[in-house]
Amino acid sequence: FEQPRVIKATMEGRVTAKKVLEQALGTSAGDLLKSVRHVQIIACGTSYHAGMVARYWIEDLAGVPCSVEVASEFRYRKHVIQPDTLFLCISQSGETADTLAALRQAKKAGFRAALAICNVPGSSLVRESDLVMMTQAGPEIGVASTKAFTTQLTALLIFTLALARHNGLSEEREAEIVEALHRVPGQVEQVLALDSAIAEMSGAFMDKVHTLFLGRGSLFPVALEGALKLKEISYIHAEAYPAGELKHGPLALVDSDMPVVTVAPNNAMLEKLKSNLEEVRARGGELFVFADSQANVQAEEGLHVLSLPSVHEVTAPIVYTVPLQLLSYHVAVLKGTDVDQPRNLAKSVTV
Ligand code: F1P
Repeated sequence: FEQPRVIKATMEGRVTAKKVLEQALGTSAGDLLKSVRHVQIIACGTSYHAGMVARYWIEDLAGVPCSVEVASEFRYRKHVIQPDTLFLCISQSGETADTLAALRQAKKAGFRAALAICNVPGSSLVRESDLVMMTQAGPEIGVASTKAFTTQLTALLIFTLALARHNGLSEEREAEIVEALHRVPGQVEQVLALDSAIAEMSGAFMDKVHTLFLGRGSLFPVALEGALKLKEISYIHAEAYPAGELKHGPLALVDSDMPVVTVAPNNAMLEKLKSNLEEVRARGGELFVFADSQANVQAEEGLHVLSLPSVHEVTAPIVYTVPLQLLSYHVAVLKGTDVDQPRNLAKSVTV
């Protein structure tokens, strides 16, 4: 529920160069961003999902190739890192062992600069990076990241706009996206007002053992994040798939015991998503859809629709994450699990 405020606070923050750029990197921030030819994102867990969303933004708006990898795997591959790579680590705590190990390993392989998106000032990640963007989420009490994720997305979109400005994004398009970003705190407020409707929906998950989350494009990582939240705090097995992959395997799992959750903002992929929903319905799967109020997704037997505000395509991943967080929360409360301290998990994985 703090998300509207902390997203706004993150928007008001600035990219802070830890050292004077000219001294540390021999260039100005603008020249640095202009010279970046590749972005390598590294993170774990929820932060990794934020990086996956950012990849869509960076490639679409800045036209700069972007790779994203979980830190726990990155550290076990041999890397050929181009010198004009911006190495971007995302971490709420700034102390995740695998993320720090990947940064240290990449430093040896050489890159242009290291940027950290982090929530804890003075953390190891902040100290070891050249540039830092702080998320202003404040301390997270729960182990499962929630406001850390949406503030990471906010910071990543601001970073993308800075990179895109130096790589050909038009002023009009930039202004349009900035305006859309300023509408996000109000839109998240509107989603939070759906709390009791989402609580009601959560009853249908109580006796379920498996769930499927579907998303397309930049909403696929949002589906992954929704599934992770449900796993982490309610212990229900949840898998996320890109909606187009449904017929390449997971459709075999769909029956009336397998609820399928999806987010459907009004974007170019909506019609394809609707046909995926029909595939699920035809197999007796019960659907829970968080849809744009203008997307014209109609509720019917076995198809539950919750209307969300109309959002800009670029900022949709931020706003559409919140109902999935609320759904997991209410399922966990109903099941009586410890929402703040799930079994077997630690807030910061430092070993
Ligand atoms: C990464 C992370 C969190 C998750 C849990 C364990 O942490 O996977 O996303 O919620 O707390 O660690 P961080 O690098 O973002 O601090």
